[in-house]
Amino acid sequence: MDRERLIDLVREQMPEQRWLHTQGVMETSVVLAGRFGADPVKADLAALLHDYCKYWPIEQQRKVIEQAGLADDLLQYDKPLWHAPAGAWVAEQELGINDKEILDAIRYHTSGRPGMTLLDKIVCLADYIEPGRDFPGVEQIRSLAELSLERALIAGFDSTISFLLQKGQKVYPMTIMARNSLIDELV
Ligand code: DGI
Ligand code: FE
Ligand code: FE
Ligand code: FE
Repeated sequence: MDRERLIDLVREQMPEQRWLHTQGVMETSVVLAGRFGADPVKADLAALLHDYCKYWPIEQQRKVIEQAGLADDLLQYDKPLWHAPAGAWVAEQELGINDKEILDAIRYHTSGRPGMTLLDKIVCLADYIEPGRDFPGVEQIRSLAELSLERALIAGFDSTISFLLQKGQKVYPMTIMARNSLIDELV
């Protein structure tokens, strides 16, 4: 499927505001790919598709995860985690994406994972810092992103984990493992 067709399909899945966010993640992913030496075409495509299922009815997201036999431990944790693996599955099965790096970057863009690839890191970080994002601490993450993908992403996960703790919510263990793994990568 060509890029223009994919863009039309993505836009049909979400309200205008989320499409603006998606375009921000695409731009930022391409900038980060240039800065840190990743393939900009893959970064663009993974970013385009990363929130494909974000506005799908939650039961439809659950069904994809259950039927596809995906890591269903995820279903014990917050629903905002579900659209990421659901999106990767739909990208593969319905949109004809077969590049594992792209599919993984979509799959892990919310939770992160231990041993994140360069592309995983770029899409996950771009999701935090695209120009439309405005949350306490985002400026500091943007500054860190000038120099270190890992330091910026750790700060991103710190902010998500603190937010979840403050609200008394559970934290998906893979997010903790992702953060630990990034700390091990620092020299
Ligand atoms: O889809 P987006 O809004 O662009 O961003 P995202 O895919 O990074 O989703 C982030 C949301 O997921 C954020 O509001 C926090 C929530 N969340 C809930 N539990 C967890 C979690 N995020 C992570 N990383 N880990 C969790 O355990
Ligand atoms: Fe997302
Ligand atoms: Fe994210
Ligand atoms: Fe997003």
